[in-house]
Amino acid sequence: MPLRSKHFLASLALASLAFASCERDLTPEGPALTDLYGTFKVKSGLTASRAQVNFANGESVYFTAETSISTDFVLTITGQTSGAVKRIEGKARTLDATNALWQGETSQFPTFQTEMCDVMLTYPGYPDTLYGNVQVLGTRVIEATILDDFENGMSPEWTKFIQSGANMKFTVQGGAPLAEGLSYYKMGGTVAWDWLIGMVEMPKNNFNSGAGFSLNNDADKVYFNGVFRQLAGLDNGIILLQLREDDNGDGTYSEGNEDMWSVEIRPGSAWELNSYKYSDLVTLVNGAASAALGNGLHEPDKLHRVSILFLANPNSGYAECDTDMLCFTENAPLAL
Ligand SMILES: [Ca+2]
Ligand SMILES: [Ca+2]
Ligand SMILES: [Ca+2]
Repeated sequence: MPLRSKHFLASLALASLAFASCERDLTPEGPALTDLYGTFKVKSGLTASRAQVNFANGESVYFTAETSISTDFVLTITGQTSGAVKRIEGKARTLDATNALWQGETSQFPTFQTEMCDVMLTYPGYPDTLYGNVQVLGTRVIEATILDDFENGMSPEWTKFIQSGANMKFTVQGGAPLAEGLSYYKMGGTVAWDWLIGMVEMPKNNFNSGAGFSLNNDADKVYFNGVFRQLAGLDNGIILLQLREDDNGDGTYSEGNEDMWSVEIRPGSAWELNSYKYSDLVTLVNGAASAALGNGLHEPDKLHRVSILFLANPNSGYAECDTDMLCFTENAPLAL
C-alpha cells in the first residue's frame, strides 16, 4: 500500500509536469517545445523587405524567412561588383527586422558599392539553401571627421616626408584588394640606415580650412579609426600613429613637454578596421609604454596634429603597408 501510493503520487507529479509544459507552450514567452524539437522544414522562403535600398538616404533592408523549428542561420550578402560581404548570424525560427537587418555595413572588406547583391541564407546542419537579391542604390554615409579616405587622391592638407631610399612608394592606389571605396594609400620602401621610411602629417591648422578637428573634449567619447593591411608575405612593417596635444594652448606643440599619444600597428595581410578610444591611448618611448610627456590629460580638443609614421627595422629589407579611411568618430567606433 505505501508503495502503491508512492507510485500514484509520482504519476500525479508527472501528469502535472506535463500539464505545466503544455501550458508553457501556449504562453508567448520562451520557445515552444515544438520550436526546439520538431522536424526541420523551411516554411516560408527568403524575402527582402525591399528590392532596392538607398543607404545614403538612411534606408535599411531586412530579410524574412521561416522554418518549422528554431535553428542557427547564416545570412550572407555579397556585392556582385565589389565582392564585399556582409554576414548576419543568429538562431531563430523566423528572420525579421530584429535579427536580419542590414544598414549597409561590411563584414569583410571591401565596402559595398552601388551594385546588385546576392543574398544567401543557409542553416548549418541542414542542406537547405535559400537565395535572393537586393540592389544597393546608394552606399552608407560615414558619420565621422574624415582625415582622408583617399578617394580623390591624397588630401592636400597632409604634409609628407619621404626618405630617399630604394623602391619608395607613398602613393594613392586603386585596384584589388580594396578596403573603403575605390582607393587607398600605399606606403613602402627600403631604407637601410633608419627605421623611418616615411611619414605623413595632418596638422590641425590645415584641417577644414584651418577650423581644426573640432573634436569633443571628452576623451571617452572620441575614437581614432583606420583600415590597415600589410603586403602578403611581409611582417616587418610598423605603422606608428602619433597624436600631439597643445596642452598649454599657445598654438604650437612643444616637443617633449606636451602630451603625445601613440599607437603601434603591425598589420596582417587582410584589411582590418582598427579603432582606438582616445582615453585609452598611451605614451610610447621606443615602443614601450612610458610616463606622459605633458599634463598627462587626454584632451582631444587640444589635438595639434596627427602623424602616421611608416617604420621597419633597417636590416629587414623592403616593407609595405596600406591604409584607408583615417577618421575620428564620436560615441562609438567606426562602422564601415
Ligand atoms: Ca578609400
Ligand atoms: Ca603648446
Ligand atoms: Ca594633454
